[in-house]
Amino acid sequence: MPIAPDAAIEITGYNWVPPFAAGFVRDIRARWFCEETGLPYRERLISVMDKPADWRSEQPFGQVPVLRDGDIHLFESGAILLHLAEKTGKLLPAAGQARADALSWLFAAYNSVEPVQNELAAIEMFSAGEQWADLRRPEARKNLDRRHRAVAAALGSREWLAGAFSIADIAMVSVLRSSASMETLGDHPSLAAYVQRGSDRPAFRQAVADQLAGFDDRFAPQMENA
Ligand SMILES: N[C@@H](CCC(=O)N[C@@H](CS)C(=O)NCC(=O)O)C(=O)O
Repeated sequence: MPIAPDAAIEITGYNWVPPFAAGFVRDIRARWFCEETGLPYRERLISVMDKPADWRSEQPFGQVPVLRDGDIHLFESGAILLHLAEKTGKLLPAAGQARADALSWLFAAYNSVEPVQNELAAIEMFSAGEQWADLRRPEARKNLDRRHRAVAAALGSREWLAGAFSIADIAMVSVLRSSASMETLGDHPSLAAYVQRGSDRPAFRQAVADQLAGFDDRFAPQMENA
């Protein structure tokens, strides 16, 4: 069971998030790695509404996840995945083209897919009904579809992006889950199946369950006059 209160590795997440974000907070990516590899970690759960006063000294953008590994401290979930893979020698091929492929797809998830997806998410989730959002939506959908098509073409009929299951798949499946939840994978059944394959892994399910178990409604913002 990777969650262990005395583990050397500490992953910071939240103690509550709004329902739309539950199961999607990016500490899932680090938890998923630990579950896949049996690497023990302890949780540090902070408030999303009321972060520690010096939080930006740990995460310059005031976000999660943050990872502590003994004396080492990292932010950015992609850097965290890379650190954990290098530390354990797992989920990242050691050398050669296989390693290059996994690194390329790791960065592609963060750099070439997630930002394009985030634009549509901003439209659909945070600005729905606003005029600028209605005007921008078709182009944002088209841009994301192009990225999906490219990933689907590269994946072809393979199970995972870079040979064996790797940190590239943790990153890409985590990103594409949000595409799936926005119902934008309809034209790409192979990508929908890829997301399903990743989401069916016991380690992923455990990571989600553990994130959800950490949420406590007592930490939700209190509504005035409630
Ligand atoms: N690029 C960062 C993004 C981190 C991020 O967006 N964190 C979100 C949760 S998934 C967050 O903390 N949002 C709350 C906030 O910005 O205050 C990473 O991959 O670690």
